[in-house]
Amino acid sequence: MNKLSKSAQRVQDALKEHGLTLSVMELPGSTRTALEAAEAVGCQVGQIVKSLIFETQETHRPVLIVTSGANRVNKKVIGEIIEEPIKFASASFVREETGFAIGGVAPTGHKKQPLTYIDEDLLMYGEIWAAAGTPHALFKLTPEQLKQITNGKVISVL
Ligand code: 5CA
Repeated sequence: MNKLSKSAQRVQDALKEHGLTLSVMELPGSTRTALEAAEAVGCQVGQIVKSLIFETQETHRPVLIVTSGANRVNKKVIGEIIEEPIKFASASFVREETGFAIGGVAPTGHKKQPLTYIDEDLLMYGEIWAAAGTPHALFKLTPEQLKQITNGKVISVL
């Protein structure tokens, strides 16, 4: 097997640290968007795990919302749960807090542990696919494994 890029290897190592034998795959085509990722592995867009980074507006904490590729996160709903409004993070905030660039943010292996929430809609699938550090890397997992590696709280994001 080919050597993984540095960011993809970081995700592979994080999965191993969680005791999982899941394999990060680096694909020739782009997996930068949920649609491209779904096409690359031949699954429904809803089975793609988007790892979105938000920032709390007052305390500037990172918030990771792990959501189905079919859904758009309602920021107001999340803000009410956290009891502080949130905004979409800038590209530099994403890089600084996670160590990943936008388009490759994985649900695990972040530089700092963010506040984490999981979209309940992901739980209806038998298998799902998440980004693994780069816009060409993915790994397949189950919703149970997603809960394990993120330690996130399951919520409705809509
Ligand atoms: N690799 C794919 C599939 S897993 C992926 O990472 N998709 S994603 O949806 O999780 O990441 C892309 C997301 O980054 C977009 O949905 C968008 O919310 C966010 N994004 C894109 N451009 C910017 C930007 N300039 N600033 C902040 N966020 C951005």
